Amino acid sequence: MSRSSPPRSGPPRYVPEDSLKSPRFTGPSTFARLPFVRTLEDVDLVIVGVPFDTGVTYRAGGRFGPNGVRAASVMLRPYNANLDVKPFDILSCVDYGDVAIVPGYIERSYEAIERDVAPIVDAGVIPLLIGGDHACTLPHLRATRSKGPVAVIDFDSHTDAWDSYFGEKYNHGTWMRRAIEEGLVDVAHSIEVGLRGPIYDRDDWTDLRDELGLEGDGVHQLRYRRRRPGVRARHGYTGARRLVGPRRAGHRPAADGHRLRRVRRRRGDPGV
Ligand SMILES: [Mn+2]
Repeated sequence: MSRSSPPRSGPPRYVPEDSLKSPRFTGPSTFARLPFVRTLEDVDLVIVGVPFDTGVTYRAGGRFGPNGVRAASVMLRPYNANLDVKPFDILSCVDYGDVAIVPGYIERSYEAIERDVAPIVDAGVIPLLIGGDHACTLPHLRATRSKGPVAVIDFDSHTDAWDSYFGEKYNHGTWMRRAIEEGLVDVAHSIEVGLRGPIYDRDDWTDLRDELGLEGDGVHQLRYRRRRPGVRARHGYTGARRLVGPRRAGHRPAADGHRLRRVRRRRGDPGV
């Protein structure tokens, strides 16, 4: 992503607290114990909390997600052994705090999210949003208009490309359709991984080919292909699905997914 300001040089200015020097339970919970600073100066990446759950059609409560993630993230350690990288040696990162969303009001919350995130994108700083329910993806994508359309990788049981719920156009089941309609998504380079479970009608997925230009394979189709040697799934979808199969998405349980235990066993995780 190109920056509108000159690239930051030298070691990162903003880094996490060192948990070998101060215990993890000290101080306010910020993401990965990063400084809570609302600035874009000398910053490569900002963590933005989006305590929004007005878009769900079933289980609310995601408004407590950002602070839940922050509390859990104090256990992060600075070195990733799988990737052999110390990200905070490379990137200057801050916890930017939360968007002041408007509980109960989707469109006003969308405006607040876009208003906070667009200047981050425009400054060439990477915004990493923590929800919140994923209906907040639409204003996040709206905030990327100056760079877009962008590729989207969505891990979900559902396409979220339905047209409306209860006669309303904005919620967690429609954000992808709205984003495509608004020209925010580079559809040719985007993928939704893990689609499964019951849907409303037999045309729910196939209609997307005609209406939005989306091609797709459900998990049941991939299972069928796997049973027939020589028949391969398209675009590597099978491999991704094997690794990503928790049975919950969007605050709702989804039948037909892989149990996390089975996924871990396939990956050779000894912790199961
Ligand atoms: Mn979803």
